[in-house]
Amino acid sequence: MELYFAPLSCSLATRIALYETEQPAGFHQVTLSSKRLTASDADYLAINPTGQVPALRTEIGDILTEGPAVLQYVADRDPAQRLAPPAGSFERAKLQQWLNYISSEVHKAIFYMIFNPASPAEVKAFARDTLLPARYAHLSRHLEGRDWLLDEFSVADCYLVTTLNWAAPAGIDLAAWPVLKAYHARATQRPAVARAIGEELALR
Ligand SMILES: N[C@@H](CCC(=O)N[C@@H](CS)C(=O)NCC(=O)O)C(=O)O
Repeated sequence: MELYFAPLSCSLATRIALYETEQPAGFHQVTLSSKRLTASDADYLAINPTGQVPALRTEIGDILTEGPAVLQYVADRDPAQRLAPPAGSFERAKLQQWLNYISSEVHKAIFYMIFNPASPAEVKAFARDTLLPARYAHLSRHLEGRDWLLDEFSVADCYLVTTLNWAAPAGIDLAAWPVLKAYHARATQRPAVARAIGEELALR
């Protein structure tokens, strides 16, 4: 498998999943500028027409995009590592519930707006000060007294820890959300998570 990524963006979640499952993979850095080139000067729009990361090239050369789909694909390549419950089970639907919540309610509704240079100041403030507290409260209520979003660490945690990394650069102090702060500390202590973050920090 080959992952197209941008350092510390949402594609980090897939790198974490690859490291957690110890699956061999190649990595291609994408520049998220107007040109959208890979590090080897390939036209990324020819690989993923949306221009967004992540994209995953499978072992047989197919391209898969959209983080939640990519994460489940990686987890399903090595089910023994249990990063996703079996397809068709209720637990799998719960995994999809959390992947969708993180994608739609946290990643895109909040952080995409805060980090988008074209987003007006009022939109950034609305995302940070009005939308975020209700979503962090929901996550905090669920994570109170539990280690991970499901009973075991899963690809939903790969995604959540990735978005929590963005809090500080977005001017959000996780100290106001002690359950999430403790969760973030717990997740970043996992060797695969620490390795993935460390490697991508060095690429910034
Ligand atoms: N719907 C896509 C969104 C991915 C996304 O927003 N990726 C960001 C990085 S975190 C990106 O590529 N931003 C550049 C852009 O939107 O042009 C997914 O879930 O994978």
